[in-house]
Amino acid sequence: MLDHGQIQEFVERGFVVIPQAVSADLVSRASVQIDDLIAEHPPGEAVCGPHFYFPDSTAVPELLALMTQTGAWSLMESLTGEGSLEIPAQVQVALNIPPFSHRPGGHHIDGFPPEPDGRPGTFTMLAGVLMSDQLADDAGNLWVWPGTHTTHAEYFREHGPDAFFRAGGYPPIQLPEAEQIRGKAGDLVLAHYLLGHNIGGNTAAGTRRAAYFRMKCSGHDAHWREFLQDLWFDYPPVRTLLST
Ligand SMILES: O=C(O)CCC(=O)C(=O)O
Ligand SMILES: [Fe+2]
Repeated sequence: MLDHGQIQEFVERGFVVIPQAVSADLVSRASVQIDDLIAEHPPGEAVCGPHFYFPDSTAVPELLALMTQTGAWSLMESLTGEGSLEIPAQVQVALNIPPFSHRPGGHHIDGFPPEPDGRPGTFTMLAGVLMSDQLADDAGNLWVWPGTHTTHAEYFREHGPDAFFRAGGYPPIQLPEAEQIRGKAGDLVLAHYLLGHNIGGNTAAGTRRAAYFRMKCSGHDAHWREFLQDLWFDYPPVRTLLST
């Protein structure tokens, strides 16, 4: 379970970092699976910056175990309700290879271009496990714009959920100062789908590694329009908290 302060942080800022949610043993087993993905399809010598793999989760059981064999699942379901989440079909292994002296000009939300059936690729919550230490800024860290989950929902209420297609992943909202997520291998980042975020630069010595899971509550797809306008649609425990 997330504690009250952690839930409050997620509600207000749109994300929370849970230190050491994954044991060193599970991190090291999943890291071997990342090593294998890299060995099968190595990034070219000249590749710097983001480099992603999107294996089916059934093909990478040690990576899926980061969600299913740890406290992560019940931490997430303390926000969405017990028994609410589906096993994600895919995992994203996100490398950020130095030197990459990039500073994002702004944010994005995921899900554009739409899926083959025309539905935007919305989901309930991004779960990220840091697979390498990112103790300082500009080490390939994920950038986030705190509070923009709320601003995005306001935007979609004002312009309608189909404005998603025109925005192309970049709804034109006012942005606060960005923050870079810092932490150690084994830390868990939970972020609301509507939180603006982006890929950062990496001027540190080593490649940044993270494993991302795009978590959905069952029934999410049919309700994407409501969800874009009502940010706690998939989060009954948060609705209860906010109504008391
Ligand atoms: O690499 C990262 O940390 C972020 C990646 C991302 O935002 C994405 O692939 O949508
Ligand atoms: Fe993203």
